[in-house]
Amino acid sequence: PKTIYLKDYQVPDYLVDSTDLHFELEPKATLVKSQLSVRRNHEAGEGLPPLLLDGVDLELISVAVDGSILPPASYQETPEGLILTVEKPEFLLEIYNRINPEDNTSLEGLYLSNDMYCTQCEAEGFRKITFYPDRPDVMSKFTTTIVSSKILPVLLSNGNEIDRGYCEDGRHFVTWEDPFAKPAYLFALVAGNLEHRDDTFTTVSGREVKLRIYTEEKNIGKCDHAMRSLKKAMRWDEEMYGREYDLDIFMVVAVDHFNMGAMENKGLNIFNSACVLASPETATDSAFQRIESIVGHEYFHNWSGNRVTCRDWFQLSLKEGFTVFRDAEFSADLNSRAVKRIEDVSLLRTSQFAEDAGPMAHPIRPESYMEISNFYTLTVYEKGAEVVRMIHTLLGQERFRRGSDLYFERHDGCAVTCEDFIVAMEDANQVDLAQFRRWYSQAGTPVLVVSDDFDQSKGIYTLNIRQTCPPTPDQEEKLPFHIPVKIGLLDGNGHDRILSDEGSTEEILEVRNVEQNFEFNGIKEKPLPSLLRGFSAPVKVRYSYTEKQLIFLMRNDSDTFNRWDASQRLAFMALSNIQQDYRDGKALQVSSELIEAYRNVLKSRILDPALVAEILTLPSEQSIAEMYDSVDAGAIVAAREFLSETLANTLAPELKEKYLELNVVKPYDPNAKDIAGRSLKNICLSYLAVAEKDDALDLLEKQFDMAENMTDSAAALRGLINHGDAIQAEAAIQSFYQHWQGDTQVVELWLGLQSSSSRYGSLENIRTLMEHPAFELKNPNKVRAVIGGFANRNFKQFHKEDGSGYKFIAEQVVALDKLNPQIAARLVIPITRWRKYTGNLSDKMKNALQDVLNSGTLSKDVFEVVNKSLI
Ligand code: B3K
Ligand code: ZN
Repeated sequence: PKTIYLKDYQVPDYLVDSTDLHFELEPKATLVKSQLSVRRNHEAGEGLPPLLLDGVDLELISVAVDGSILPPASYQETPEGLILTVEKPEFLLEIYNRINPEDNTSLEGLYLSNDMYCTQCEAEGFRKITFYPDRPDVMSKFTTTIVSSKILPVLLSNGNEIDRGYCEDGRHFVTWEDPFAKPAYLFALVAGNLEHRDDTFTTVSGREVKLRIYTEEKNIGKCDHAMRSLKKAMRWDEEMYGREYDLDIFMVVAVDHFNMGAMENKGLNIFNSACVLASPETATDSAFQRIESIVGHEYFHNWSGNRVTCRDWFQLSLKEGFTVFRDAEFSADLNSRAVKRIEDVSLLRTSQFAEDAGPMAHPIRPESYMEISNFYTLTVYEKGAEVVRMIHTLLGQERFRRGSDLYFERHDGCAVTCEDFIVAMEDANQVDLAQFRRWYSQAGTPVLVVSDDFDQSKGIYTLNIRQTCPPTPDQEEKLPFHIPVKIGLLDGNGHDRILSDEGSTEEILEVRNVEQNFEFNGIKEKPLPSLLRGFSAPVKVRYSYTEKQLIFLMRNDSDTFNRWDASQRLAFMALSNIQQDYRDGKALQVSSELIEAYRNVLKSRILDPALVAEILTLPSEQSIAEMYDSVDAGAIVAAREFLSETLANTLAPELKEKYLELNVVKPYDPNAKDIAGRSLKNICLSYLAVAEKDDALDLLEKQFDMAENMTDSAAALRGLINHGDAIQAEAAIQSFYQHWQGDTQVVELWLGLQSSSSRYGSLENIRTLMEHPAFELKNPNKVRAVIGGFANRNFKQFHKEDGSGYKFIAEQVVALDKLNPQIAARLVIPITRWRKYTGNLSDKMKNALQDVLNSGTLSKDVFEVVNKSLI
């Protein structure tokens, strides 16, 4: 497969002013007619070069120009598309082709999910529907007519419905018109036997918009939360960004077979069912929160992505980084800001830092790719959002808003670049972000080494910050970044010192050099620094805190995020020591200071229960592994188990007291306060189960039987799977399934709880699960639940000494690659990190990768990932 480079970008030779599509739906032979008004793009130069149309897996029937069928000599069909010689500056191109939605298991282009037709076109799926210049800088006005038998009553596409009726043969049709020019990746079509839930939203200028969520009939009762979230998102975008919705209708459709979370198609968002459907009985708190944020995310794309789109796919972070930043702020405003930040940073540290340190590391604006689907990454999304957040931090809310207003105004209706975004921020505020731009072009996670010095006689406290960034593929040397480091200085009583004449207690240090000193005057005693408050930059900070200092920060830091961060540093310190003792064959131990610190947190009446829950949650094995250049998987498992057992055993009385205090019956509501209560309660329950003392199992059984919401029910099931005796665990698994087998989302949760269980999710049980009628290799959610749960959330079983886990993943990747390359390429990632593991594991992982490479013809998707990790 060939590599595509950003530096080779050229403007399109031809533009398409309008696109008129006509579909006659048949499972195995859907007929597509497309009429394109094509025009030479004068910006591209002189002359009339051939017209290149992308097309993959299409059966071409005919091509006509201005009404006459083209002779075969005027066009050439290749595996990638069509090359046409027309030699007119403007013409009407008519193409007939056939496609086979039923056999399309890649879930890209037009496919069937259950009995419903749906599409996924981003990034390059439209070329699997018809021949087209499938690139985001070709924007066109679409009209779409869908013809089908009446078995499929609902026929949807983008924009507004402008016609409907019956054909002579008894079929029916609907025509949709989208008044906004858009790239083909935002095209969508849905046809099925669907019900809908309706609501309305009155925009700030008084227009009434119809809101409609479509699902299969059995799920119609699970739309309320998404609808409420949508209305909140619409209002929030008006208030925070001045962005109003622009069509008469906004539709959302839930689909069971979907490669990712959701898709922002203009006026017709398509959602993975798991990211839109919820009810208290069937969805956990985290599902409720996920839905709110994804509904927001896709809605926000209407401006950051659709009205202003990307020029090419290297610019993906332009829309994704910005939109993730927008959705994170939306969730923070609606729920607990600190908890949202903690969750996002945990994800970034665990998974994005690993990506930045691995073989696929790339800047948020990549410079090359083989398969663009492989670049829908945590780097482009989450680190991209952190980069936008840093701009927000450097400019402040008001000036950031000025920049975003200018960006939307200047580029409305255009396909633009990350550079255009930065320039808008600069122009609106007369600032210079020249050095800041390196965040877009350099990969890797910068490391800040911080040391300090206090000159008592002069009253000067100095922070010394040195920055480095490890080499990444194709980038040996890095230039220094421009990094906003938000700090506070704590005095001996734990109070923030005043740092400026205006009385502020925080300062944003702008680090620009490889090494820099920051001085603070008029200081009488040596303060304790609180560094990188709120995680003001996506970097690693090294400062040699003592255990005592960390406990002090945990108790006193006025920055909630940093209180949690201090607890994480403390846990990592303990986990490192335990690992060392484990390797040295010594008795394992945990300091009594650490235990007391946890006891204080647990007993605190002042701390927000949400924060208590976050502090009590030990770092996952995966995030512990991320801390080391050389990972000893066995030691990590042993250390984490020991720390968790020690805390559970010593704090059992307090844990039980807290559990009983929080275990109150009240109607379910997914608000931040109640969610916090449930999460703390369930953390306590899981520790009690670890301690396996007294009546922990009775408490689990009781909660399992009595739970009135899925959060509590799933927590109890997890506890029984991990800690009940074999009979109890099996009985709980079976009864849960009996009860919920008709509910796809709950069944997915049930699969995931088993596969991620370090005790129950042995490879043997994973294989058994894959034989279960609820499992389906063609359904990405099921694959993610079972195989992904094993590889990504079951560290102990996956990294078993014998390498069986790696071999299994290799085998599944090869099988899946034939069905769904995008999903296969995601699944292979856990074994691409072989360089980091110690001992035999490294070789075994590498061999498994090699097996994939040797298995025969691979998709571009899997080939790119595997090949780059073996180089
Ligand atoms: N833009 C889509 C992602 C499409 C991924 C295609 N492989 C969802 C989102 O980020 O909102
Ligand atoms: Zn997005």
